[in-house]
Amino acid sequence: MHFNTDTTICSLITPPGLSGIAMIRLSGPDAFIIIDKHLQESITLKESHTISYAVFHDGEIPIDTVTILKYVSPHSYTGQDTIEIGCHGGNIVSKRLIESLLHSGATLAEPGEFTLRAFLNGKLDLTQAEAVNDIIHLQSPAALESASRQLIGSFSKELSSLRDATERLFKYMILDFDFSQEDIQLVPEEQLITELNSLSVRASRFIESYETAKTLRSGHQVLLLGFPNAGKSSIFNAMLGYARSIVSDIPGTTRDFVEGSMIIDGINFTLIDTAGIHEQTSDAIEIEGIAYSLSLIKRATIILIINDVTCGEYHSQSLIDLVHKEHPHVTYQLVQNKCDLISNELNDASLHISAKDSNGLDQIIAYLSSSAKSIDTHQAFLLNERQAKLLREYHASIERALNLTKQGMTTDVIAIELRSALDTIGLILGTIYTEELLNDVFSNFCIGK
Ligand SMILES: Nc1nc2c(ncn2[C@@H]2O[C@H](COP(=O)(O)OP(=O)(O)OP(=O)(O)O)[C@@H](O)[C@H]2O)c(=O)[nH]1
Ligand SMILES: [Mg+2]
Repeated sequence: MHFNTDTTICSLITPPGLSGIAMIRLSGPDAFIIIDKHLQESITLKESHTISYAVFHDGEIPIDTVTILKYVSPHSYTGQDTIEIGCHGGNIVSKRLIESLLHSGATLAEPGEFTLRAFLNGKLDLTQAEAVNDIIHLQSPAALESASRQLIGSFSKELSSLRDATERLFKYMILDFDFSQEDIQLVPEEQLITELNSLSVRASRFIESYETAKTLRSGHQVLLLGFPNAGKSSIFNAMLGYARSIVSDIPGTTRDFVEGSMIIDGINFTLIDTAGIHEQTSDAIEIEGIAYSLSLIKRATIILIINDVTCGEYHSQSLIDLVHKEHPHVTYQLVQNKCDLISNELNDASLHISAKDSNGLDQIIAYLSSSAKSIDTHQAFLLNERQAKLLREYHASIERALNLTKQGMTTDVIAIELRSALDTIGLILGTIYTEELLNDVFSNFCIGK
């Protein structure tokens, strides 16, 4: 990754391939000088945010008719002088234009380099830069709202407010220590405990929203769990609409887990068909499959417990107990399958279906949709792993400060913890950074962003 912003970089900013239009961005101190070498009329005197129609030349040779968008520093995405060229799509034109620009002094932008410059020039903080990448890579339409909130700076605003509150307390601790010889206590212990508690709660709320963020990013993980032969694979196939998993009347048919994706009401669901859970097997592969099914319980956001109703309505109670034990907070639903084989009406609150006849699948779909919507995504920030890890460190520092206060330690010791809490927020926002951190963040970006 280049941290030098003195060069003028360029790259294609739309996907390669056949399209009506392709866009090329040229950004850096020499952007206008370089583009002028390819136009018959100079762009230099044009105002910022104007668009011109021109013929792009390579020497004497006309290459394409283009539109030229001009942005004068600092009013551009990167904060530097920038030109965006709209040329015709396809693989040849844009390539030729870029080669010409490189020949005239531009260098090829690395992945994420435009956004890195925007960050280094103070146009975006680090959480906003990360949100740019999130928006591009979104898998789930439901996550767009959260990513956009982050991009326009709502997350940064909340974090900055947490930082300001921490900083105020930190400054009091330092002052308090300065006055300690004179026996003046600026912040009474009780008030300090209240304020630290409030910081701890605020950080916990952020950390909790990481779980929602994970679901928003990758969609819901729906685990189909049940005893062998309950009809998990049959339901799985019927939901996906094709025979993805093997179905047979031999118990223990599914030995590994099988995944398939579907979108319901704009939300991504990954269905996971698992090996039937039972204890009476000596087959090593089956035992491993069962152990894996159990480990998947912790990863699931929704669990469908599939019961073969011909074995009795309450046949799967021990599985429900197990799910409760392994994952007390997970959303789960009992599904009575093979209802085509019973004559009596069931009056319980479970879903009653027949995978064989595809009867009742609409109930499962409605259940999944309403469970997903019950998760409050409106307030959630699309936290990533890096941000969540730093927020956990922040929280740990505040908790240590709280314990030290309760132990009656002097304010200089408490201030050390508050200092490190402040540093973690600085690392999230990017007010403190290292080249390694920026490399980690921006190396995930695509070319042209
Ligand atoms: N009558 C009837 N049979 C069903 C229904 N669902 C599944 N079956 C049958 O039950 C047997 C087991 O179905 P699977 O879908 O393989 O069951 P499973 O839970 O995946 O089984 P394992 O992978 O062995 O754990 C097959 O013979 C299916 O045809 C249903 O709704 N009605
Ligand atoms: Mg199966």
